[in-house]
Amino acid sequence: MNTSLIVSLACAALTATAAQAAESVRLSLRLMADGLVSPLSFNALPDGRALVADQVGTIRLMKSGGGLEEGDVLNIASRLSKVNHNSFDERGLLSVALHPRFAANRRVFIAYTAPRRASAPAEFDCTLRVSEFKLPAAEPLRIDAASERIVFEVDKPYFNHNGGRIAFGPDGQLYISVGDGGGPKGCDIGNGHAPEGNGQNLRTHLAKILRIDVEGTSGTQAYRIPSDNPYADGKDALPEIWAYGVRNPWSLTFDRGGTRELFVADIGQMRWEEVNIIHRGANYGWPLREGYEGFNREHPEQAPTGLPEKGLRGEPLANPITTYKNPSGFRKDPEALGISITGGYVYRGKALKNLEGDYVFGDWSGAQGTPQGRLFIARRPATPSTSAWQIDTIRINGPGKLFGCVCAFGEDNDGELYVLTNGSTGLTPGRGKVWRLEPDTTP
Ligand SMILES: [Ca+2]
Repeated sequence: MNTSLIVSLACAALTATAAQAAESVRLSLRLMADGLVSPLSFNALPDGRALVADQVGTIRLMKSGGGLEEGDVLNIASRLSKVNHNSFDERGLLSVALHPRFAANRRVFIAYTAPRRASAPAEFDCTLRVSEFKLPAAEPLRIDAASERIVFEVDKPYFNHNGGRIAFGPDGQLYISVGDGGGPKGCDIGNGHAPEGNGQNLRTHLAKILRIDVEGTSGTQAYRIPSDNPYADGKDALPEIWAYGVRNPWSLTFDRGGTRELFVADIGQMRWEEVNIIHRGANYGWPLREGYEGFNREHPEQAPTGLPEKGLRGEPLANPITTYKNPSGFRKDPEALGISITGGYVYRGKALKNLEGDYVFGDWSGAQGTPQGRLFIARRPATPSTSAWQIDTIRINGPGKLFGCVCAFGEDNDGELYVLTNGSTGLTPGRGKVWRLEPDTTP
């Protein structure tokens, strides 16, 4: 690995007006690990090393100074659903969360797509699963695959729109993002989709942010329902639901500072990519809305004619905190920044001082079929309740030239951020890398 490889990047405001000229930031990326396929998750261990989960079913161990240790910490490739190797897929090992008291109890939670379970409809594709494993402290670190305990499952009608991001909140509860079920037409339409869309149907776990309690279980109970979940009694909705109306929530991260808010990036259909701060019980609009707009389910590329204000139960629809345009719906629009948002983290580290409190994220590939991901910063506004977060574009050696698809982000124990990339739009061996965001050191 070439640890001296530093890619300079400069940040420039793309959409700023003269009145709101953005601060210019120069950053660099340091290559920390390579030889992966499609790294989707980065979890810092207490000793500074990090678990790096690869979509194809492996977890590797990154040394604190960079480079991967030999061997797999875990290999569950044989427990995954079908995954298309050497081509595009959204299935596989999707994310990892360490228990809040991991240092003491060594509990690790992993989300992945498993083969369709027996109780799932025959035409469904796979089952999204969250399982618990144990990571013994003995070296070399190896997760005991036999320690798997299945915690939660939801059946998926199609291979895509899995969500499958998991994280523990500051409240100790486990949060799970689940996509709308996917399908060839998108638009929350097809087999396994409710007529009103899974996003607006509270009897499915699809298209939701879920919250479960993994403590104090007994017997065959896999998890408990937190008593303060909005539908904890299960009468009007599934009790695991924390928030709803999301399409393909591809990130779920808590701000380690501030008021510990939950940020979820939601991949749009054809017009808008969005970032949300998730509130208890809120309806984020899908498929009634996309971004701040309404949504035309028959012609998703077209500007909708109406803007629904309320959900089916008369509840208000929650706005995202910021959006950007997708060129599929805004052809040749210079403000169309990308096609598929990859959520990141609120920056609370020390190395990049002028990013404090801002949300760092990216776009998977920038344009269809090209591994040209992009990085962005959403600037926290002075009055977040009334104004959108302004998006600045981070440029790396010129527009459009980057290091591959931006698959995911990671955060270490100091709050420094990592970018996980794939040099291919498919699952091509050897193209996956881990980079650290650093201050720019070039003159
Ligand atoms: Ca939304």
